[in-house]
Amino acid sequence: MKPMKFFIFVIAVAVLSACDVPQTNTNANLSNANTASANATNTNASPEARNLSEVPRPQKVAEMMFARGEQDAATPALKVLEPKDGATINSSTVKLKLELGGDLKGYKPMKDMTTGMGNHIHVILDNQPYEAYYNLDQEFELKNVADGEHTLRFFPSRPWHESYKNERAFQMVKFTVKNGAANSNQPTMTNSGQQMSSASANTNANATATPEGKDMQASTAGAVDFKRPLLTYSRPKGEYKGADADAIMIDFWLSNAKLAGDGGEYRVRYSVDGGEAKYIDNWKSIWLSGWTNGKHTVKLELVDKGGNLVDNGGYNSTMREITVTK
Ligand SMILES: [Cu+2]
Repeated sequence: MKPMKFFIFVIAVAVLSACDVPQTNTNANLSNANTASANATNTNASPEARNLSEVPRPQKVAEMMFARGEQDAATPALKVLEPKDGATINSSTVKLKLELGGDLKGYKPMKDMTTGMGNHIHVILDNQPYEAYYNLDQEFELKNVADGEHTLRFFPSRPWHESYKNERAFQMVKFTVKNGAANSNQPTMTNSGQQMSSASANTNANATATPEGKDMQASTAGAVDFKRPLLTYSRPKGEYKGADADAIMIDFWLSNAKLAGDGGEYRVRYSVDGGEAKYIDNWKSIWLSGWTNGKHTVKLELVDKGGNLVDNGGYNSTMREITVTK
């Protein structure tokens, strides 16, 4: 019977390798075909936009997700204790206080000191790039906030910055700073030294001199209405280096709006470097690969089915600059 067993073993190995080899080839052919057709159809796009393609969640992220276990299916609920919605603050220093509840399944914001990563809350002042809030037991203050009306938006995020998109994860408050005597030549900072906004005296001409390509308009709330459809830009942001630049995630939060593919009437439009507009019709993060070294702009907009911008205080069309270093 020994030779028989050996024979079965050989067959098994042959079958396994047979499955393996053609699959790899097929994938390679498919991705070549995709690239080829993308290049053929997008002839008007910028070189960058033409080379970008949507890819699945990177293996490294998929592994991190798996390693988290049930935590990834948490439904964290945020509560803003301070500032209270509608508060008037007679100081340019604004203290933030958040409470995290909901079905957390082990989800806890905390920075791992060895990897520099961890669950965190995205904090957005007006429509500026977010800053990360890692430890809710530690104070988080905004310093040098200009007089006037402002918004703050908050939502929990995973270590790789993909946001939780369940109900009650997102919170937004409006507050007013009065007689705060902020220095208008200086940006708003956090108590840990992160820049939250441009200096309000900056003009668009200075835009590239500041980190992360912030819009560089004076940071104020505008006429944003919490009850109307609202797109909150989250990612990409800042610098992407090495393997982290292979696939870059677009992530956003949607309030009071359902995308067409989710049974609603809105679409999210994005374009890179001013190139061809593309659409996202399901509310989830997407990953784009094919980036070249250097600075790139990413524009994200909420539009209706006819492609018209759905304005909400200027927040539904946001452009950021990112830097790619491979
Ligand atoms: Cu993040």
